Amino acid sequence: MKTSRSTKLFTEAQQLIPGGVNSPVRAFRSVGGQPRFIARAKGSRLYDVDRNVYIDYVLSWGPMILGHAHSAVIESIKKAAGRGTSYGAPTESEVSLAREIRSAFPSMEKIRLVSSGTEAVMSAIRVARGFTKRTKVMKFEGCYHGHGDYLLAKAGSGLATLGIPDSPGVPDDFAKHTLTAPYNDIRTVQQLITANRDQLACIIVEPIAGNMGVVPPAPDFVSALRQLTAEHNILLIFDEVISGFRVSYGGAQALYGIKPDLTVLGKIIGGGLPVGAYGGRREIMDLIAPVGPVYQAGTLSGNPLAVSAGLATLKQLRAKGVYKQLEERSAALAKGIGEAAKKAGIPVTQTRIGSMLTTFFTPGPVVDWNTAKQSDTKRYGQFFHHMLEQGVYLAPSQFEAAFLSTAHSTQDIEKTLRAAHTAFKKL
Ligand code: KE4
Repeated sequence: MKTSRSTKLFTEAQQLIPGGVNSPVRAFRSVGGQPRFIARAKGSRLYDVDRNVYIDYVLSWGPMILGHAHSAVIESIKKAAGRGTSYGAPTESEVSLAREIRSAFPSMEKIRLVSSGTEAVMSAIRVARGFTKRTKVMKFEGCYHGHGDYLLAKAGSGLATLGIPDSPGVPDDFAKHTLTAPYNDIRTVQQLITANRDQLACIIVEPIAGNMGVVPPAPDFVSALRQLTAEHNILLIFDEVISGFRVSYGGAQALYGIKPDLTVLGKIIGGGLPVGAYGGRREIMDLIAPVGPVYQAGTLSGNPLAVSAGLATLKQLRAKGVYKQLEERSAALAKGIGEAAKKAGIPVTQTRIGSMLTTFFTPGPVVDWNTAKQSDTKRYGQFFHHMLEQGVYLAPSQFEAAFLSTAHSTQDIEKTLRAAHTAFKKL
């Protein structure tokens, strides 16, 4: 496969941009090799600057659930752009998007639009602390909630010890307020709540973990979290930046019938343009300025182009049979990959909820970060490149989700499975 233009661009990019990329995972560091510079995309396909074509299972890390350059989305952006790109004043489309989100996520009684998932998470945690007048936050190992200081923290040595920074630049003072528990481990959650009685403002969780690869919640994990947080007046925050409108039109909370106090959204609601959102119980959200004293603001929050792309995307997702098709094609892909691995004698553990899925290169089971990180990342890297060479673009990291879109055809799935058979045999 010819990659000279990507190589040339990457060499120059690294002189100008840290790692040559504007987000670390794009640099292929965990799979080796050099990233492909993309020229354009359409439907399920990416086209790189060397004219190579790929079936895309990254889909911009989730947003492109309709596939790339969907005509209705592009049309909505073009129309919005012709009316100006940003006003710094309220618009009807922001009201429409907030209304549509609330109808899909009834727990989000009031919603604030921002420009990224990170910004939405930071704001949700701030209002949770403002509402409860408590400082500590609990998260789960392997879950990612953006790059806000408080969330770049990891468990200290012992269970009860305070969080420690997970990145230089994060002060100990910030990290110490963040407690961490293993995903799916409700006993540790209980112990941490007891050890930090009346000090926890919130527990933030990906109700379906997507950032260690896809790790589904254990039966009753989410409902137990809801019960424990309610009992101890701790706010439960669902980070549905990935799962929102992905696993169902109402996200994981609709799938599991659980009502969090706050929800964070992103990705799909912007249709590929920068949008994040947080929202929840009215009495919590009315603490947000200008109604209440908890400050949060943003020059481009609710940007007309991004909101139009989001509205156009959600409209398409309301069409009959969309999630059924995503489910069927994702199930077929997962089944075929499992069969190909088995035939080649490669031990893998597959996880999937709807159209977000992962093939872990480990016999498994995979239930949390400790078990996910047993995966053979070297072998995943080899598999990734064997697939890339055959025109299939998987996530350049074992610890990310693969996604399908409504544009992925049965022919795409068949081509992908043929490539998987070849790739597994080469391992
Ligand atoms: P952004 O700030 O990247 O828009 O959203 C942060 C975020 C928050 N919550 C969850 C559950 C997320 O998955 C993310 C971002 N996801 C990563 C990949 N899984 C984005 C890819 C990247 O960082 O380049």
